[in-house]
Amino acid sequence: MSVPDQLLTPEQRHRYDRDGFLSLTAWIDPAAVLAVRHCYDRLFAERAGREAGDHFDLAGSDLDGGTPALTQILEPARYAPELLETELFARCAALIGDLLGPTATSHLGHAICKPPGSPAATPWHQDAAYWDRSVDHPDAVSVWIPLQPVDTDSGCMEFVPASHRSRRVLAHRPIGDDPRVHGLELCPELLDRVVDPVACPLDVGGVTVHGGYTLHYTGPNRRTEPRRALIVMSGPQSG
Ligand SMILES: O=C(O)CCC(=O)C(=O)O
Repeated sequence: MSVPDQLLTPEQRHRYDRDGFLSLTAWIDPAAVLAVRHCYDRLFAERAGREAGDHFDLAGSDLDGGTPALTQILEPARYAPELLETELFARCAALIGDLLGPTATSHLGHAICKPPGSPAATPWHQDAAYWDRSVDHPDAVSVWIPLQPVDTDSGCMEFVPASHRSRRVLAHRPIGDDPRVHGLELCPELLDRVVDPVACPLDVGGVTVHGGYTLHYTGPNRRTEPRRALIVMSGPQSG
């Protein structure tokens, strides 16, 4: 499988630097995206990573027996290494290399599933709020790949343009201010930073790209199909 070294046009690169995100339509062969869906669904059905602490409800208290609203599997390739051999991963890793330079590394950071009818938003946040502040973090890039069409009714990505520019981590707290919850949200008094958000609906084959300081959000899934997404991130695998 071969992917070109330069994937973004100068204009797309300029927009990424200016806005802190990109929405790329028809960017991966839809067949290459649909090819990973069976594996993705199997991981969620098997609750892969549950015992290792890699599988949890990002938006709830995550008690066994409860109904998860926003299930996440960290490092899904630990449980399905074949995901790293896919065209989808190769193309996303090449995109990260294009943005960060040829020495950049990539990993399949997480898989997030919003079940049908899930009321849970992924609240406004910066990925940098999750980083260990004692370590120096170079620029980070995430490529978000939906495994079915997405729009605002199913929880597509939404971004605040130019919110990355200060390169500051804003104050966050656990979602709902519940210390049992893994996920983070921007503190309510900072929600005035959410100015002119841009929703990015996509068909299969589209992806969004964002940086670690860019404010982003996804809404509830009001549809009858799960909202599946895989996220390829720059940097080494965690843990
Ligand atoms: O898929 C989602 O709901 C949120 C994804 C996200 O926040 C991210 O990839 O940084």
